[in-house]
Amino acid sequence: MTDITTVSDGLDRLEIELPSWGFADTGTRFGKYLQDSAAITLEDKLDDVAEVHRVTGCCPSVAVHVLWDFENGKAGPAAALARDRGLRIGSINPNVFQDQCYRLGSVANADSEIRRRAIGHLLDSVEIGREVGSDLLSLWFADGTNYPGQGHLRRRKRWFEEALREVHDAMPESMTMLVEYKPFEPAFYHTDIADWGMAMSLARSAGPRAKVLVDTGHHLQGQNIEHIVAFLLDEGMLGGFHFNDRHYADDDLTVGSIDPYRLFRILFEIVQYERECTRPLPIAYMIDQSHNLKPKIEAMIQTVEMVQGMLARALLVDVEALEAARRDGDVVDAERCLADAFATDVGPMIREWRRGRGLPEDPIRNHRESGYVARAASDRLARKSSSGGSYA
Ligand code: PSV
Ligand code: MN
Repeated sequence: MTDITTVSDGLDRLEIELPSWGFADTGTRFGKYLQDSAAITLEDKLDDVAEVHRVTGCCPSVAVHVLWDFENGKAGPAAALARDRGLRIGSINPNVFQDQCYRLGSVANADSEIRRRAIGHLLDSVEIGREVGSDLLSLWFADGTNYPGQGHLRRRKRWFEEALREVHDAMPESMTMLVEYKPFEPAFYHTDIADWGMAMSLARSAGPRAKVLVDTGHHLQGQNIEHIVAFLLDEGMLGGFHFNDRHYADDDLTVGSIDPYRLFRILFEIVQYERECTRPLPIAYMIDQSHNLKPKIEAMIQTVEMVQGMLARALLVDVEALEAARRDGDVVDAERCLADAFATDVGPMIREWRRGRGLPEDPIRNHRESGYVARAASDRLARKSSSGGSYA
């Protein structure tokens, strides 16, 4: 029986899904910085996730991007490859943004043939989910317009509703659809699913198994993300997260690197809700960040440690004292309940938890000492040079 109030049970239950794309070479639109040990194939990415899971014990699943991970759309062997490494395939991320035909949109394209093609890819992704045993279909659309007048906004909304309904209808009972929102980029005038309210409305019209996905980098400056999280929780519409951090826009920096207090406040909203309804919620915690400068695997381990640390702190908030302060209208004490928990040194507690689970106390050090990166670099560099330097 899990006790939802204790740190060790909270850490036991926490699973963080890692993105396959977080282990490959990435960059900005100005260029890519290459790392010798960056993953090339799906097998490499799975090996890297397994290494993060080995030292943290909390990353058993991998998010896959259909066009980036499956050659010719063939996902068949992926489940077995993951299983061989003690992992499983997690969310399926269709890609209806990179092909040339999507220049003016995918499911909101004015051309019905292109809309059909995009829906076809989404339906194929549902099948991929069945094939690899995944119950999560995670949808992000780049659809939007760059100039006023370019698109008929209401018509595009209705095309979105139709498409998501059709895809939802095709999903097996066990599958959840996650609808992600983003205010801008790559579209710079309007984005068809620009915020959580639009995502929630579209998810509701799609069907009962569609929920909202909150990517922490997808908000305008100053937005109160924990308020959005609380609102979605209360509506029963919070499906999952893409965690990352940001300073200016969708910076994709590692989680908690800029504002760890925000991550703490988000996790506290969930902890508080779970306590009130006395059960853990099926929220998909995923990472969506790309590290151009940090070594990929170290960055992921650091990220996992950050989430674990903030969850532990959120679980330490004295909720009774907080409720008392709220009843008394004591603003200072209420805030101190959060600030004190946030300031707690949870290092010893987490190290003890790790010892109890046979995990290394210092995951980054253990990973560094394992020699994994040097081995990966020599194997992968050889393959990169034999393919003429092309980073497939
Ligand atoms: C878009 O910015 C996004 O957050 C979506 O989740 C994509 O699938 C992902 O990034 C690709 O990195
Ligand atoms: Mn995302």
